[in-house]
Amino acid sequence: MRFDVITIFQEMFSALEHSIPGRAATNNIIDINYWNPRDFTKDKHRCVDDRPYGGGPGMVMMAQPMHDCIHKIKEKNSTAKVIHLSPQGQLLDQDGVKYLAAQENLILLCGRYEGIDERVVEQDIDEEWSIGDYVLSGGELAAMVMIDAITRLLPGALGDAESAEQDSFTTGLLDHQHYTRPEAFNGQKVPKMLLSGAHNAIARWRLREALGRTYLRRPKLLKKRGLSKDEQKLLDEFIKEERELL
Ligand code: 58G
Repeated sequence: MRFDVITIFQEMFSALEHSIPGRAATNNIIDINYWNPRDFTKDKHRCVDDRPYGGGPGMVMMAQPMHDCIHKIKEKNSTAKVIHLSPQGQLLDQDGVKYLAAQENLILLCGRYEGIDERVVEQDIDEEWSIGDYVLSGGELAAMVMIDAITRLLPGALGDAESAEQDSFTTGLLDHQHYTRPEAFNGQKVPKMLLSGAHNAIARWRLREALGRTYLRRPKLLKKRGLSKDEQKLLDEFIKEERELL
């Protein structure tokens, strides 16, 4: 999969070298190319921002350098989807990540300052996405989050042990708890079930914990997903035990 990232802060993306996208790039699973809108300016100071019409604080990213940059990228790959990372975008969830991972080529536009000129959004942007309901000082961190979440779904990017199939959200549930050595830590023991070696019983215990945690922490996720008869039974068990602890 090819990413074309439009940013005035390419250096920030060196953080990706330390995670899955870094390894995936080494293995040619993804290819990230960077474009600086400053290289598409026409004035001697290479200005990419200007004051907002109507007044107010901050600066706005100018339409022309962004527009020319996007069109330069599209010359080579006219089918690429142009994505703007913005708090106004559609909220990214695991279903959204799956949808984006099915694309061959994404152009990720990272804004700075107060945002980009709306005419670029209207003329050149195919989709706007948000990684959550908060404001960042630039689209770069949002683009990195998106690249990371997409890359780990691509064939060959994860080891077998870390199969994306088992992820919470892919199952529609929050993850169950995890433990490693030692068996006792600060007086707390690992749940006995996990030491039993009974694989089926362990799988059911984990499913029950995942259902229980999702019920307690993110009930709307459970509503969206629905439960099988058997899962409902496991959840009832969890709730009953929870009550008995009170
Ligand atoms: C308001 C504020 C509108 C993505 C800033 C546009 C980008 C959050 C997200 C902006 C972002 C997110 C300028 C800086 C976009 C521009 C960028 N903040 N939640 N900030 O995905």
